[in-house]
Amino acid sequence: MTLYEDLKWRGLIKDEAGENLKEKLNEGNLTFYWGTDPSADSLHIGHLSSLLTAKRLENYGHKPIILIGGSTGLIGDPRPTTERPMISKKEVLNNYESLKIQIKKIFGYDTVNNYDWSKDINFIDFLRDYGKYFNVNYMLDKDIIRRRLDTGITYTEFSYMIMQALDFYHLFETKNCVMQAAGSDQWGNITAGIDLIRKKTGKEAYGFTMPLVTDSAGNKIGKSTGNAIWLDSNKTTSYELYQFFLNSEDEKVIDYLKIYTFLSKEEIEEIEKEQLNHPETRIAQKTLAKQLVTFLHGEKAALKAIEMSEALFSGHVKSLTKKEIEDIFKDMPKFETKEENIVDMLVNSKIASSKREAREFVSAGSITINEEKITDLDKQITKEIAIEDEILVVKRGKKKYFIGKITN
Ligand code: 383
Repeated sequence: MTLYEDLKWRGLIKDEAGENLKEKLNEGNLTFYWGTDPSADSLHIGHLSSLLTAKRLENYGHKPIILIGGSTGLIGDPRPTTERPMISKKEVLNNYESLKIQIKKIFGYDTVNNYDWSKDINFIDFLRDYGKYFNVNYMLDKDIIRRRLDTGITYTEFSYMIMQALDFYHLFETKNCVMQAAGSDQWGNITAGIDLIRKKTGKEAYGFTMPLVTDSAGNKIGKSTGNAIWLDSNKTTSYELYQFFLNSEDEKVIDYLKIYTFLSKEEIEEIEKEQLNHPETRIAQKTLAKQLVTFLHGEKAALKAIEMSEALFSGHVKSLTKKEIEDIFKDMPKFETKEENIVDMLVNSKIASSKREAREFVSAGSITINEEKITDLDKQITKEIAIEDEILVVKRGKKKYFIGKITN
């Protein structure tokens, strides 16, 4: 397969700009760039598909430039809805440093910083050398700007497009960078750069966008769960990352394998077949989750995440450490208890709403503590049955977990 065919097959090309982009991509040997703003101290999975695409292009023989927007991060790319809150310069710098380290660590890329070439452009030169090439009517016609006209947009955010176009022009002139790739929300900014290059040099540049990755309801991936899925393992643990992808929807998981792994077409089709014949094995989800955690956090972390996931699934918790239990059950309800009778403990911890309900649970055999089914209404819950003398993993019914700590 050619690169273009592979990208198309993976669903990684949405909009294309520039004559014969397909041939250019298939020839190899283009210098291209992708950029991100330091608006947080870690990238999240929304950024991942672009960076993996950069790797795919690199593997084919193209040369990536990865840009961190030290200057654009101070301005803020307009969102379609409302103005961004301005981030302090200190925070942008701090985020910049974190992203630089992270991109090097995970992807092996050195980065460039647009602050280096834009910080010294004075306002008058900016208006003369760049502003003059931008017709306001053209800017107003860009999708994101148009969508902001009702609610309003400040001059600061309105100018963002020119800054990003200036970057493309700068990299074109200084590094022979002829292409920009990004998520589809960047289409307006990419074409602004291509137009600027054409007007200032008469030469052609290229670009393409990737569709934003969504779930089956059309929500951006990672956004529906409320908390972002970060690439930094201190912010999203390997276990959480593994679980997130393990829970991918059946309708979407094959798409995700194409976008997020380097498995070949043949390998993915094989998995797809297996998934259709034996959906209960969740082979696609397991492969996806393992591949991703391995790529982002390393193999050891991936194996640990798998072990922890299996513990949650099977209820085998006794061999785990306190720390591992805290990670696995991070989002489950917690309670503290003293050594006491099972019925009192269930009520005090709100696992049961009344003594009567607590007795019903126990009699029906619905309560398990650290793998031991409790059916005796007089059972004393003591440190002897706790993990590391402290932790109680209480299971009510088939799935509901509560994590208790014996405090006395
Ligand atoms: C700044 C200066 C450039 C080129 C790009 C930029 C950043 C760009 C932007 N990107 C997003 C970000 O920083 O705002 N203006 O969070 C996101 N990207 C990637 C991808 C995406 C985009 O970093 O679509 C999702 O992740 O392009 O929203 O000279």
